[in-house]
Amino acid sequence: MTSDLTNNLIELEREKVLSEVKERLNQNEDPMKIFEECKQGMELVGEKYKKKEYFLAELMLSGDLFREAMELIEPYLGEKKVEGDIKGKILLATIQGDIHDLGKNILATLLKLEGFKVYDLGVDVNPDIIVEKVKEIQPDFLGFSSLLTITFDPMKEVIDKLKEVGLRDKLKILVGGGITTPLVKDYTGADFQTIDAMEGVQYCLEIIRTRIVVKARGGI
Ligand code: B12
Repeated sequence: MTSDLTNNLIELEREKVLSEVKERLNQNEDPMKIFEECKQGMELVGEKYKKKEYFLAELMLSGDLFREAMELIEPYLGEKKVEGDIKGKILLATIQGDIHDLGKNILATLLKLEGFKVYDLGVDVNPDIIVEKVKEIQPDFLGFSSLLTITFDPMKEVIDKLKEVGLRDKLKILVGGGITTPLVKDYTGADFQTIDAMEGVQYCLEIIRTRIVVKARGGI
């Protein structure tokens, strides 16, 4: 069953969505629960688009509405960690051909809250630029946000190029976004796949923790 918030988002009832989000935040409800209901609304908007009940205009309106709701929710997610507390560096991008960025932006926020330094290259990013940025920044993680099937090949291209220049094993690569599956991870050669930003953050934290333990035991 879908909540009123989810239904109002599907129906693009801007005022109702924003006032319910504000009200529930004021009542100290878990912001992640409110976020999940909004996200479910977006998935169902996508279903309607697929069935041709909705068109591009509705996709755009839902995207704007979701962004507005997230702007209200974000300040409630927690305190940003201070610079000195950086756990690791992560480079994020939505690759060439794809301009979806709502999920990527949420992931970026959650990572910052956990103390990661986030380098967000934005959307529609050329594969060669990503390879160059990996060389320059030397991140611990590279995260691709993918919402279109046409992104699978360019993501694989980046990973193949990283192998060619000997950088592939120096970082962990994550793929995420509504249309990704474990098969996408295997096809592209990434290390981890999810459709849940929190799971991605947990994965990064786990890798950093393991590294700390290995170092403490005298490993690399
Ligand atoms: C909103 C939306 C748009 C908006 C995007 C606005 C924006 N600024 O992002 C606009 C209107 C621009 C748009 C355009 C198009 N869209 Co669109 N869109 C959607 C919709 C409805 C919601 C996507 C969304 O933001 N969801 C909410 C976020 C929060 O979810 P999320 O991205 O999955 O992110 C979560 C997780 O996956 C995870 N995550 C995301 N990225 C990452 C990365 C990492 C590393 C990790 C760890 C986690 C992670 O974190 C988030 C929180 O948990 C989807 C439907 C759907 N089911 O996804 C279609 C959908 C993605 N769009 C689709 C299509 C076809 C298009 C267009 C081609 C339509 C057209 N004819 O022009 C264009 C493409 C434009 C382009 N070149 O990119 C299709 C894609 C089909 C496919 N298989 O390729 C979908 C699936 C709709 C459908 N069912 O057909 N779209």
